[in-house]
Amino acid sequence: MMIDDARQQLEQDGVAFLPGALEATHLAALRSALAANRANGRPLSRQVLYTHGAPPTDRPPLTALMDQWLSPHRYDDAGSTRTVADALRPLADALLGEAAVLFQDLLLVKRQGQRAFPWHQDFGFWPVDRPWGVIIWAPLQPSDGGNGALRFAQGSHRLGARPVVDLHDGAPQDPTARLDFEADRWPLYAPTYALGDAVAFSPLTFHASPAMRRAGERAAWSCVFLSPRVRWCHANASNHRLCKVVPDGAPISEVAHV
Ligand SMILES: O=C(O)CCC(=O)C(=O)O
Repeated sequence: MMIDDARQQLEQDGVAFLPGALEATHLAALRSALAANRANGRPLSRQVLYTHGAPPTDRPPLTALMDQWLSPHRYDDAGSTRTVADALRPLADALLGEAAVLFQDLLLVKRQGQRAFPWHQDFGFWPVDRPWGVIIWAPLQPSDGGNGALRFAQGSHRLGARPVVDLHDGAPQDPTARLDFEADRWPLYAPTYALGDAVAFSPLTFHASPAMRRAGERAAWSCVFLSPRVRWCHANASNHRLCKVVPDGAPISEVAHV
């Protein structure tokens, strides 16, 4: 697909398929970063980000859902994903129409026995003031609904920012908030991804991934690029680890993560 078509589709549907966006060398680099982080015992994210409060004590660890490494682009060894994030920057620039700022990335492994990832938007998990940006998600092996491929509620970005959900149960983290999102009211966009395919989506597009129904694991990498007009806003996700180091209210920039 030509980049202008992808950009238009992203605007219209909140999601655009990017066939062959990652080269074989990118996939190999991501696989080897994942292997290095495992071999080095690099810690996984322990829990879902509860954006404004302490994790409820009755919740299992994040590994009930996924094995996740947060922002491996910041590592300075074989576990780093930086070269791939840098390689995708021109794509992000083209999709955003401005100089994209790398905000964070994730290595995400789904294994049999882990639960489905519920419908959610990403924006509410970030300490930023507006949802201007793009997430690029790429599986590291061919993927579809049988091995937990990411799927989307097409057009749901038009709902605007909805309350942030508890990824263990899909309900708003704030018990007084109403999500007002019903997946079956939106066209389901559930792509089949060949090797190298990726998808770009809006920070406001509701997305989810089903549980693994095949043996083995599904690995994926996601990378978030934001508009340079976005500002840090601690109040949006005051428990995000970046709030310890970024000045509230300042324009975002790429920071050495804590
Ligand atoms: O990789 C997945 O299955 C889910 C990832 C996701 O939804 C996210 O990181 O926001």
